[in-house]
Amino acid sequence: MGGKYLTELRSSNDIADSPQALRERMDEDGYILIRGFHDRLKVLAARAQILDKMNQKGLLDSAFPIDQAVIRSGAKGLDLKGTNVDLPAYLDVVNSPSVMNFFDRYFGGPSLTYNYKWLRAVPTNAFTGAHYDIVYMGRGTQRVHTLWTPIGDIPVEMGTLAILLGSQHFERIKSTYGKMDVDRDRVEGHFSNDPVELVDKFGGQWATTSFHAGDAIFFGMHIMHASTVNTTNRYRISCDTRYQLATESVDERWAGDSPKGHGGRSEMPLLKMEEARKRWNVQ
Ligand SMILES: O=C(O)CCC(=O)C(=O)O
Repeated sequence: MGGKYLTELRSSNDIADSPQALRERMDEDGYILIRGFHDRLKVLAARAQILDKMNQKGLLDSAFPIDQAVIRSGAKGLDLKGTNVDLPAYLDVVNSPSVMNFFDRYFGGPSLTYNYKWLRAVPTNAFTGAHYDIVYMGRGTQRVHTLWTPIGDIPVEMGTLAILLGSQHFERIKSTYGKMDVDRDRVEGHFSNDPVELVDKFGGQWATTSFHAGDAIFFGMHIMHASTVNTTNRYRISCDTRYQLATESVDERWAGDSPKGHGGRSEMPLLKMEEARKRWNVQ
């Protein structure tokens, strides 16, 4: 932190009440971090409900309080992606009137959120590789925003969202990788699993921060982001949820009461990113 590769994210709390200033900040920085964006107590209630479910599945080490989310020896991560209708306290956070009102004002009209949510319980040594979200959700409007919400306090060493500053201007990557649809084109979604490689070859600087329950960060479809590695013995619980103007077209994979998700993808063999990058000449 503070070196060539990694710096601190900046908070936009000072302009959080001005949609115009937030939109300008988004154009400039490519992301908006707001501390205390959600009601902290609601986030903690969501955490308790999620951990209760994980405990029932035997994922937690019973020698520790449930709230610490200590991983039982040998337990893996849990796939919690979907509509999460069994976790109402969690939906109360990400679908809350305050979040929807915020995005109504930000987008300048009634907004919607995908019913499909990406809730994650990330185990030790796991992380998310660098990618643009457009390759996963590019079939409707491109004015979709991802909101990343830590469900609990998450220090950097537990796996925080990291943004590659400046990557919204990587035109060669946007016009090749950024035109992909992982289901239609059967190409790996992560552009790189090596954050240092990206800075050395394409420029920019990674930025992250330690998050507290209640904080959130949102960003558009064309900014490279990833997570830091969870180096702890506790699950990193967080979610990413999507928002856009209700009047604009929606990627059908993620909307509606029973979104089909990645189902219905092409039968082609999966193209490795290394090979795809050779073909695009973005090595
Ligand atoms: O939480 C993570 O590990 C990755 C999150 C992400 O890729 C996203 O918010 O789009």
